[in-house]
Amino acid sequence: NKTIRLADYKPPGFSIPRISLVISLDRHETRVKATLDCVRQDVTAASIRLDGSAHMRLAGLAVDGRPVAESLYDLDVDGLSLKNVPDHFTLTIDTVLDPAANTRLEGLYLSEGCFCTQCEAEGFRHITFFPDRPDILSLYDVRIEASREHCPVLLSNGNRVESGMLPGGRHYAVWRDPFPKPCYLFALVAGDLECLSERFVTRSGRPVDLHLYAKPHDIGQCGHALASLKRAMRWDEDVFGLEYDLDVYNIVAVSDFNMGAMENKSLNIFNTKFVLAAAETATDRDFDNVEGVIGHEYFHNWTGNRITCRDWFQLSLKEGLTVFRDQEFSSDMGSRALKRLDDVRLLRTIQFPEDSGPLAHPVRPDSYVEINNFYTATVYNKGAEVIRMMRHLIGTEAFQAGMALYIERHDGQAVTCEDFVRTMEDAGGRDLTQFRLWYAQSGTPHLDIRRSRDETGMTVLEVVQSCPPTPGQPVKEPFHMPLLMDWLPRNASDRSAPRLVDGTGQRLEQGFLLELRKPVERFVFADVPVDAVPSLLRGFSAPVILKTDVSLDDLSFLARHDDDAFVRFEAAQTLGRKTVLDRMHDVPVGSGEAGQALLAFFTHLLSGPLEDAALTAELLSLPGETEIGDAVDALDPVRLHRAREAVLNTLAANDAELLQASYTEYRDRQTPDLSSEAKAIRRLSGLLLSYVARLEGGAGYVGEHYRRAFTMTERMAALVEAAHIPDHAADGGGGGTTDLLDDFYRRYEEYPLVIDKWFAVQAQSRRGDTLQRICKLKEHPAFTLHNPNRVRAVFTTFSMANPACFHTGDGSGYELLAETIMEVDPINPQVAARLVAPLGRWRRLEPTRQKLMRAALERILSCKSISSDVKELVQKSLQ
Ligand code: DPP
Ligand code: ZN
Repeated sequence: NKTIRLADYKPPGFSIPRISLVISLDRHETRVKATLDCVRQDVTAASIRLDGSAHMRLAGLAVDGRPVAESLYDLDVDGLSLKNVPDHFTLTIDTVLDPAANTRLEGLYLSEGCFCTQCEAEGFRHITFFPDRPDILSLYDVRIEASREHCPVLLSNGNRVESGMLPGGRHYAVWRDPFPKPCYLFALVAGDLECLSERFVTRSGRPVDLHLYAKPHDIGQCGHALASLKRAMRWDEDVFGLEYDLDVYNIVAVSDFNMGAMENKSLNIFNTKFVLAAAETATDRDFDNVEGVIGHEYFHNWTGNRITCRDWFQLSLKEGLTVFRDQEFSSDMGSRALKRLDDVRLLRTIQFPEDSGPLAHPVRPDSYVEINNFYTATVYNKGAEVIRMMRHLIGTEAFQAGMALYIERHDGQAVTCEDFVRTMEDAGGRDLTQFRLWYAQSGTPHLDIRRSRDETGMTVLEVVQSCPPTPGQPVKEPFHMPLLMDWLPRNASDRSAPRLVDGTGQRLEQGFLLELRKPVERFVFADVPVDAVPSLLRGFSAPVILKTDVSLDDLSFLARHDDDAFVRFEAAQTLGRKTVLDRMHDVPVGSGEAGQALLAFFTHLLSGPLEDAALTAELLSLPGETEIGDAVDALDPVRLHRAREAVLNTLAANDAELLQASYTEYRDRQTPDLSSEAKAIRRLSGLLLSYVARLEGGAGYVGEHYRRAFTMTERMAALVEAAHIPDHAADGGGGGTTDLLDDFYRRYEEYPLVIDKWFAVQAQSRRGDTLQRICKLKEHPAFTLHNPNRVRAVFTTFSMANPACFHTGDGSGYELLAETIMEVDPINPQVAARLVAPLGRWRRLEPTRQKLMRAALERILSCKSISSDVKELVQKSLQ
C-alpha cells in the first residue's frame, strides 16, 4: 500500500464542473449512472485518472456518448485511466453496487433497511469512478429511484426540484445543489423514516425548513437535537456573522455509522448517538454531546463546505477550526469554565498519549497510507488548541476580523492551513512564522517554570520549553506560544499591582499574556508581593505539560482560591497526582506531604458551603489512571490502579461522615429538569456516590440511588458503581451487580444506545473477573461486531477506560483486543483500526508487558488478509 505525501501534491489534471447521477436503488443491485463534464486543466495531462473501488462493477463507459473500447482504458483495483481524451468531454459511467453486502459502512450501505452514504474521506469511489479528491468542486444533480413502499423518503444534497411516480411500485426524486462541492460531501438517504420539522428564519429573513429524520421508534427523542440546531444557527450569526445559505437543512439519524456524524451539504447524516436524547434514556453528558455535535456539523457549512480542504493533509483546516467553533458554542450555551475542563481532560487522556506514542503525527501530517487513520485527536483537538492559541496571540478582535477575512478571501475554494494562518497574520498584523511550527511538529511541549527574586527585589519567572522526539522528528524547534498567568496575593486585601518590566508580554484583563519563543525565556516583574503565588497557564492557554516549582502549600492555596477554574482544578489534580505516585512508591496517604495536603483540601471543600456544585465535583475528582501513568516510566498499570484505589478509599474513609452528609443532601436536592443547576447537582451527587459506595454499606447507597433515579444520569451514576461491586459483596440493600444490571437491561432492551451503556459499564468494571465477563458479553445475543457503537461500547471502553483489566499481567487483555481487531477487520476496517491505538503504548510499560503487547501486535500483523487501515497502525506501533 502506497504512502501518500504532502510534498507530492499536484493540482488536478481535469476539473469536473458538473456531475449528474441517476441512482436506481436496490438492496443487492443498485445501478449508478454518472455523467461527468470533464475539462482539461493541465495541458500535459494525456489521460484522466478516476478512483474506483473493486467493490463495484463497471457496467459501461462512454466518452461524448460513444462507448469506449476496452483497449482505450486501464482498469485496476484502485480505479481506471482513460487515455487520449479531448480537452472537454462528457464521460458517462455505469456502475453496479451491492449495498446490502457493504459492512464497511463507507460509500452506499444499508442501516436497518435504510439506504445511506458516507463519503468522507474516500467513500465516493465506492459509488462511481471519480477523481476522489477534495479540490475538485462540482455542481451535483441527483436523481434517486427506489421502491415507494420501502423508501418513501428520498433525500440528497441541495433542493428537491422534482419528484414523481414510476412503474413497478417505484418512485423518484431529483435533487440539485446550487453550491459546487467536493465529492466527499455528497450524500443520499432513502428509507422509511419519520420526520420532525421546524422553521428557522435567518437574520436576513431567509426562511429555512429544518427536518430531522429518524426511524419511527426514535423520532420521539429528536426534539433536543432540533432545538440545538436552531441555537447553533443563531449563534453562528451572532458570533461570526455567518448565515445559512439554502432553504432546507436535513439531518438523518442512523444506527450504523463509523463516525459521530457527517456534514454533507444540507444533508447531515448522524450516528443516532449524537441525535437521540430524552431524560429517561440519555445522560446530561449525552445531551451536551448532542448539542455540541449538532453544532459542529452545522458550523462545517462554512468552515468545511463553503471553504474546503485542498487535500487531506489539510484536514485540520476544517476540523481543528470547527472543533474550536463548537467548543465556543458549547461554552456560550453552558458553563465556559466547565467546558474548558472537559476539553482539557479529553486532550490529556487521548491526545497527549497519542502525541507521545508511536502514532504521533503533526496537526498537518506529511504522509499517510490510509487517510481514515488521521481523523485523530491531534488533527481535531490539538488542531482546535492551535486556533485558540492564535486567538490569544493576535487578540479576540483581530481574530474575529481574521475569520471574516478568511470567509471573504476563500469562499468557494479548496485551501490549506497555510492560507488560514496567512489570513490571521494579515488581520492581526503579526508575524506567525514561528507559530506555524504547531502545524508541522508533532509532540507535546513541556514547560518548566521557576520563580526567583533577583538582587534588586524583582521577581523573575524563567520558562524553559522542550519537546521530546517523536517518530521522524528527533529534534524540535522551539514553539511560539501564549502563556497566560497572574500573581495571586496571599492576602486578599493586598492591592499591589505587579508590572512586567522585561520580556515580551502584556497585561490583559485575565492576567499577563506572556509570549514564549526561545528555549529559555525570562520575564521580570516589579511589585510582586513576596508571598504572591503564581497562577500559571490560566485557561490552559497552550496544550503543554507543565512542571513548576510551586510548593504543595501554594498548590493548596491555588486549589482553594484561584479565580481561574483551570488553575484551581490543576492545583487539585496535581495534589492528587503526587499522592497517587507517592502511594505507588509505598508512601501511605496519610503520611506523605502531598497526601496530607490532599486530605486537608478534601475536608476543607466538604466542610464549607459548596457554592458551585459542578466545579466542586471536578475538584473532588482524581486524575485518571491513563493521565497519571503517562508520566511514569516502566509503568505497571495494575500497581498504579491499586495505588489510586487506595488513595480514593482513604479519602472516602477520612471524610466518611462529611461525604455521607453531603451525598444525602445533594441526592435529595436532585430534580429531573435539564437546567444547568439541576445538571450540576446531579454531577456532584454522582461523584459523591462514587465515594460513599466505597464505605461500609456502600452497596445500599448504590441500590437506593438506582431505585430513586428519575433521569438516566442518576441511574447511570448508580449502575457504574454497582458494576464494580462483586456479587457476593452486595449486602441486603440490593445494590449488587447482577440485580441492577438485569433490571437495567430489562427496562431498556428496546433502546440500543442505552444497551450500549449496559455493555460499557461492565467493560469498565473494577471487578477481578471483568475480562471473563467481557468474553461472555461478546457471546451475548445483543452483541454484534457489525455495529460500531456496540463494538466501541465494549472494546474501546475496556482498552481505554479500564487499564487495570486491559493490562492484566498475563497479557490476556491484549490477546482479547488483538483477536477482536482481527475479527472486526474483515467486516469494517475503519472500526478495527480505531481499536489499535492502546496496543501501541508498550514503550511506556514495564518489560514483561512490553513483550506481551508486542506479541499481540505481531499476531495481528501475521494475519494475511489484514486491511491497509489496520496494517498501517500496527506497523507504526511496532516501530
Ligand atoms: N464527520 C466528521 C466530522 O464532522 C468528519 N468530517 O468531524
Ligand atoms: Zn468535523
